[in-house]
Amino acid sequence: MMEARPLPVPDPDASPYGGDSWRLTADAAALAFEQTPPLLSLGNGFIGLRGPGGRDEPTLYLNGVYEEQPIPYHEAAHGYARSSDTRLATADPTRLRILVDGRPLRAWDEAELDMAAGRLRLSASLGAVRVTLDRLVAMDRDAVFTRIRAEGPVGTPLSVVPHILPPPGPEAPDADAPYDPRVGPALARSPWQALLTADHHRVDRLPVSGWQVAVCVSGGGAIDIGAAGIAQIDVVAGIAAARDASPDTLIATARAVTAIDFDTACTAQCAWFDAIWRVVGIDLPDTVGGTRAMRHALFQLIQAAGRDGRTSLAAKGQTGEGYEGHVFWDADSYALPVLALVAPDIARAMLRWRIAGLDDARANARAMGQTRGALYPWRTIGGRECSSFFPAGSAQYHINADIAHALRLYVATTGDTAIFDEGGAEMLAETARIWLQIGWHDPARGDAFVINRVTGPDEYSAIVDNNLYTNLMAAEHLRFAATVAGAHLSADEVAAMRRAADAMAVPFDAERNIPAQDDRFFALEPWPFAATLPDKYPLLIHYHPLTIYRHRVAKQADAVLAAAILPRRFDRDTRTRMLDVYEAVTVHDSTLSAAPFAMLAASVGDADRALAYWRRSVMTDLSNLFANSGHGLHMAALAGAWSALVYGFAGMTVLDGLGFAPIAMPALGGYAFGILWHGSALKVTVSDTRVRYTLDSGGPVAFRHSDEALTIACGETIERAL
Ligand code: IFM
Repeated sequence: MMEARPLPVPDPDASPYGGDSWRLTADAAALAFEQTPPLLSLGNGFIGLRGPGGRDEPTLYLNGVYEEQPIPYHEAAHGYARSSDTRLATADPTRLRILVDGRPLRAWDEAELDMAAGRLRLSASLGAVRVTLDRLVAMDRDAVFTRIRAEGPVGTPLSVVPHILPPPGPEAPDADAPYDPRVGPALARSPWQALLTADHHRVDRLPVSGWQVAVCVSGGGAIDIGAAGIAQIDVVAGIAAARDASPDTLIATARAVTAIDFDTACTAQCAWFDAIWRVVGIDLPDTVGGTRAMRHALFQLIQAAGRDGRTSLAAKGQTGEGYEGHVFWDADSYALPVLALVAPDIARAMLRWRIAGLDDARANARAMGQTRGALYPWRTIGGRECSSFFPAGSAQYHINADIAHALRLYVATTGDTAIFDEGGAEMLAETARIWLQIGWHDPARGDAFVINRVTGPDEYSAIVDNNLYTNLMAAEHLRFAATVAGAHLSADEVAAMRRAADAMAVPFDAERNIPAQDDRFFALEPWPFAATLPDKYPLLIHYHPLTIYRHRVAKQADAVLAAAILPRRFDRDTRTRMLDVYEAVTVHDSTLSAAPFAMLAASVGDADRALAYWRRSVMTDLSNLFANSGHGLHMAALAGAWSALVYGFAGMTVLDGLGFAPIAMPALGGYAFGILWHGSALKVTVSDTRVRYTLDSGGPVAFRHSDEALTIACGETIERAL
């Protein structure tokens, strides 16, 4: 590896966390780490509840519940985003005062996240009594179930008093803290207004967005440890949010979900996760830590992604306040390619959320000066653009192509073309129209279709001409729209889209014999890597953006991402050269970077390099690699770890039918995973010399193993040499 900035390669089997391959455990020392509360998060796509540790403040977040706040500019310009959606912690009904023999339990000394059961266990000792708390956020209702057990001398009194922590108050901004765009802003005034408060329920409102949140809690009580040496007390909390319900109705909704007991909730929870894990089937035989890390990545991803069609996946899920709870392209380009193959209902719901945002995207396009079509916001919760720094925000027009690509991938993997009629085709057409307006056939370049002044995924190269990733993805988008969304386009538009796609400019660097990241990337002065001390990374918090933009330095995979997603566009030698050249200029200041590098390395058969990048992606939060996991887990890196394994190591391709071209990963002792393909469950097990395909359920699946066409029937196993 010829890295611009050699980074550590964490070993999943040497992390500060323990447990078997299904359980992530933290001892008292690990419970004190800043990344532990988000790592131990529980969630159900709507609720997100951070694990123990950290400050004693509410740590409950609700997907899609935010307040609108004005963005102050001293020098604004036409079309700038006026306000931002900020997701705030809500009132927290899960807090308990636990007393054993009259003594309060103040801290836990052990935690165990059971990913098979979807449950968190915390334990502590008070004198001769061992106290455990088992908790789950139900996947089938918006409720948090908790059971407290005390084991010890008969007759010892246990008391559990549930209480509700009100929403957080104002936070004093820290004037000395370095400016860090990855952290949500401190709120000098808490916007929450209490509408209804009582001991066991409350309703609060966010006045500008109109969101109201109701929480309630029941259970608790006092009991002595009985003859069997055990005392047990249950508590259940319900949560509901709406913009247009009366507080009483909302409380009734929150109460209704608490109507089952802990054991019933546990049974349903196990069944829910069992169905998911049966598909996912991740196993890396020689690394318990690696298997656990992969399962944890999927566990957190699935817990965080919205499932109701009214929400999506924030960059940090509901595990912290980083990025204000905003949804970026991470959802479409990193999470959806995973979810479409393991939990397609969630992928569909995320696409429905995009489709529901079409009117806001049309309004955004008008603000940006496009008279037709729709441009999705770079970052948002409610649907409007919330980016206050357009060079690295709204200028990332590739978001439209990312959404189109996500839709194409979802349809290819599920066969669910009904989504086109549910707004998908209209969305495709509207978003494709933008390319025809911001690009043009430049006679000076032989009528090539050029797209000038946009920002690609690499946020250290802003407002560039012909970003490779953007242009290639735009071409894919235009062709796809022309093929499947013709009913929403005029014949002239379809022809113009095909012509633009066919003539798309692909910048090329003759000296290095590779596609260039953009027209001028290699003409820029090289970044002085040798003179940049390790404490000057990430560059974004130490250098003015212009200093960065003037140099040849990439924050994250950009051209490499294009080659990883569209490997057939480039032959193997070109991909190898791209990997070497871009590795030498990429600092990986974004957690989104490692996974595409792993995929590209695997595509050229470089198992060692692929392994190193996969480890960085899967361990991003478990090793707190970016020193900011306390603000929330990095969902794209977690999803990327799965993509590195499945699209990368196993060489899976899906857009032109299913295909695999696996490479051996001896350091892992092989690898196994499962996918759903058009509803059929396929398992893939790769050893150092062979690959085994097994169809566990569903109709026959046609696929390619390298260049060989195969069809597998339910119950059948096919083996091939690598
Ligand atoms: O979407 C990403 C972007 O690519 C890099 N900065 C962080 C964002 C949120 O994860």
